[in-house]
Amino acid sequence: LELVNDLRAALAHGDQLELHYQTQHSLKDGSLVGMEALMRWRHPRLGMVSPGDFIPLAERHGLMTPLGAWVIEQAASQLARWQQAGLPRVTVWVNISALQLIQGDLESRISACLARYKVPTRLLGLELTESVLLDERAGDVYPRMTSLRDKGHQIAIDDFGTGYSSLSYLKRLPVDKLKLDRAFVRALPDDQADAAIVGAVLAMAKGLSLTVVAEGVETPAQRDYLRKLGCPEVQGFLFSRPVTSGEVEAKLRQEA
Ligand code: G
Ligand code: G
Ligand code: MN
Ligand code: NA
Repeated sequence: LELVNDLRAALAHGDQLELHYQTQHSLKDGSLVGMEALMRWRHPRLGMVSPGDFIPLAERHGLMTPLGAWVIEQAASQLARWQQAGLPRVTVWVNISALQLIQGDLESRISACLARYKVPTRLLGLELTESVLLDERAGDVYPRMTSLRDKGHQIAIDDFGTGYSSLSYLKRLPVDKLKLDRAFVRALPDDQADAAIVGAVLAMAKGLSLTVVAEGVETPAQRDYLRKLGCPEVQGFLFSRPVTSGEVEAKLRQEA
């Protein structure tokens, strides 16, 4: 309970929360094509608290909507600064939780924020996990996603392949991209079953005109194998860990 109060205070002051960025690269030429924004909380006594720990806490105590709003505000203001600096325009992908999609008016909050910073909608990508799509509280996920995509957002399914969901939703849902979960990448290229699954996902995505980013790429062997299979994009420690806005900005300058 003390931790919830600390989180509330952190949200009110804003100074303990940071947004870090992990780059995404094309496998054609290695160029930087996007980045995922990941929340970090520097607790004054506990040190770094993982979003895996504080996001469930935020959800239980009604703090997910303000926390999600903070992320969107940060990402939009960062995009605006990079835009003003004349840096290459790459999509920043934010993670959207089930509660965020259901509660509040996510779409109008986002569009008001982007309009304030004069950032094109296309540059704020939204990552939704399969479990969000399956969350029974999110009965009206489909119209909300359609509306967000019609506005111009790109939408990705995060942790793809781990959510026990039926594949039939892919035909129905307005989605641009699959983020292949790192569980399938870890044992590449040696594991025959994982290689078969990754190959099948890539073929299916191609048939459905969806792009794919493979997550958790840590070794040159994994990268080379994914390239051989025709995977368009990769994200992982081999390319970059999640880093501060200053560090990722240096990478953007190298691309310019
Ligand atoms: O970066 P890290 O491995 O610590 O992230 C742990 C988990 O927290 C990941 O599943 C990631 O998607 C999630 N996460 C990180 N930032 C955000 C965020 O801003 N919003 C939501 N909903 N989840 C996030
Ligand atoms: O659930 P989601 O895909 O949003 O989680 C993103 C998290 O995955 C990031 O917080 C990051 O710390 C972690 N991650 C990113 N790249 C790698 C990687 O190459 N290896 C491992 N083990 N974790 C990674
Ligand atoms: Mn993600
Ligand atoms: Na993921």
